[in-house]
Amino acid sequence: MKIIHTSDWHLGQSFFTKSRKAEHQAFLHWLLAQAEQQQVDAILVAGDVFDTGTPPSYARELYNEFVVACNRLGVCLVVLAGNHDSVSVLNESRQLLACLNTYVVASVTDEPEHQLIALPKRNGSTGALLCAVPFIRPRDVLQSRAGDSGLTKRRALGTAISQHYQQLYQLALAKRQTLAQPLPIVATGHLSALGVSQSESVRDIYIGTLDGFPADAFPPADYIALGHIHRPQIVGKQPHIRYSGSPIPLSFDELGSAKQVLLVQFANDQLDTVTPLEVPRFQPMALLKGSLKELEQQLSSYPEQAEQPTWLSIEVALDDYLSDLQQRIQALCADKAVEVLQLRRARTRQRQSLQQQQNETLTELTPQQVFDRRLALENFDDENAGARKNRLEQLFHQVLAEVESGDSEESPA
Ligand SMILES: [Mn+2]
Repeated sequence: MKIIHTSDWHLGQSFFTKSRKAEHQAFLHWLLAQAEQQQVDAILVAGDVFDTGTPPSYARELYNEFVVACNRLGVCLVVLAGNHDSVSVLNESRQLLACLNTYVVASVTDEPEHQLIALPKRNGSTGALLCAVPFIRPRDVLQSRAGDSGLTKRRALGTAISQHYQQLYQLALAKRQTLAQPLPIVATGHLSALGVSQSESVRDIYIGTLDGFPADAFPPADYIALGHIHRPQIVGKQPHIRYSGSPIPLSFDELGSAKQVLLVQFANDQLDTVTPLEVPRFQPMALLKGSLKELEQQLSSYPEQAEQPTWLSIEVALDDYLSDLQQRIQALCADKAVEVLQLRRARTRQRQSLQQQQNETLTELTPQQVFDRRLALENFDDENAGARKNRLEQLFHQVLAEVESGDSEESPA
């Protein structure tokens, strides 16, 4: 039995001003070629198929095309919902897709047997048992009790999720006994397991409810295919519990690690090998950091012409405020095959400058000085920023004048 484990496609993502359609299309094309080449039996998508609950039509089209193509190849497809997916959007085509060898599990239901799937091999025989667990919302498994503390709620949710896994695992064991075949048991999930490293584009789904799910609370399945974290990784040093990560970089801070899907191979009822298949980078992207001088040097290595311009995030280290930063960067990029999608000041600098000012007291500063320093921490580097900054300054000036002249409505009589 051969499975490809992938997750966090985020079809329909709009990235700054850019669409990811071409990249997603290229990725799905590549994935189908891998499935065919490796003679894969099933593909598991462990959540966040779509970027939003209301994906654009082109994203739904990509999804539909992929379902049809998998069915043509004889590959069984299992789609689990993530925290970004709308349960009702995924459910609306569930029955239709079931006719195309595709299982959609959008939410936890009262009938756990619906989440136990006998995964077929290409020849039609059962190759594995799948405990198909999508993103679990607290209300799916918990009855909230007024007055419970945050900690009590977090613990209750962790326990409820663990019980859900155990219940499904027991069902899988019973099914395996009935079938009397040596089948591996696979589980899925879309959550933060403890001790994983995140990236900027991951929405923290368990704020206030669960910090992280302990790896030892999963049942002893042969493989656990996880989604939600965009960097591929092994959980808790257990090579059978994995995040495949997202196939395309969804934020500039994801450029540090290669993107992959996982080819998971079983020999009878045992996990045999897990092989990462590296996803090609379909869109050149880069994160540049440094002073203006350093940036100039880095940018000089980019060609004037390229088939695809490189998407850039530029982080400028600056000691003081430069009002013409946008223009300076524009000038540096003018003859290069690059597009600046994000321009920002280094955050550490901002923190440092705040720290330097900590020795000052408010009484030493005029209101105008306080306002100017606060304004200097803002990014005014995008298109309409100049106008926005002017307006803020004007409004502040107006308010200040009113307060100082004493004709503000709240001034004491
Ligand atoms: Mn995601």
